[in-house]
Amino acid sequence: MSDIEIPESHPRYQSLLTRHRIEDGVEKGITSKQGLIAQGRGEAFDYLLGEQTIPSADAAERAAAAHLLLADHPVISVNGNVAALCPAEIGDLAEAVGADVEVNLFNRTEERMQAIADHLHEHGIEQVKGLTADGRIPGLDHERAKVDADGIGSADVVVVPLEDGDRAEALGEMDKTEIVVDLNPMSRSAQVATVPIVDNIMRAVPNITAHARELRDASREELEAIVAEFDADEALEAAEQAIRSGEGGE
Ligand code: PTJ
Repeated sequence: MSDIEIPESHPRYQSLLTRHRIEDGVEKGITSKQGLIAQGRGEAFDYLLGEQTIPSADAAERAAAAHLLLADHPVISVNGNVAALCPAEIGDLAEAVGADVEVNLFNRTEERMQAIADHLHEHGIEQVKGLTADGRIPGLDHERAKVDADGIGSADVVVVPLEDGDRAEALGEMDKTEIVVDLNPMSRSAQVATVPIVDNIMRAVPNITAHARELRDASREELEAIVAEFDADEALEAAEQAIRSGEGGE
């Protein structure tokens, strides 16, 4: 992996590491070429946020952890960008909250589905859903609608990082609690989310896991209070303000 070529002392180490992971992902047939464009778009927002987890994003990550711990059947959806960027971290989160991991692609091909499932296995995720594709998200065209009936199809809480707006909307209409990770607070995905997390996936996933570990012994009432306290509109507003100020602060 090309990670080791970047000196950790470089001021933009994290950003360069992310680019290398996406490049590797494309070379391995995991990430789509469109994934490179999506990454560029995300980077622009991250730059304006100061490449840091702003307080409203941290609160969203805590609320996400509480939702996942309260869920009957949580599922983490993984696409070509997420698989390339943070496969081991997705495994850690799945373990911390007892979630299933499902590969779910915007540009679905059987080759890429298999390559991503293999990549996740190599990073310690034993059970990977998404290949059965015996369920459907209503309101979407054939390929984009495919899910596993015993995965996203029957989940009550879904984590959908870097999701396309149409699918985020359609999942929301299925009455699922949707946790979206997206650096653009104005994207349709972030706007329709129950919990929009405006943060880089590389920081967001480990931070949700850290919150989940800390909340492991919390009572149902405590978790429900964290969920109730979180206000999605306020979080989006705070992120937009941080971006507009260009100072990465609130
Ligand atoms: O692997 P596939 O086929 O499922 O395709 C995945 C992509 C990402 C190509 C597809 O879902 C897509 O085209 O997404 P969009 O519509 O470009 O949306 C991606 C969103 O994720 C944008 O709003 C970006 O700002 C945001 N984003 C990009 N990189 C990151 C990010 N958000 C958080 N962390 C990132 N590293």
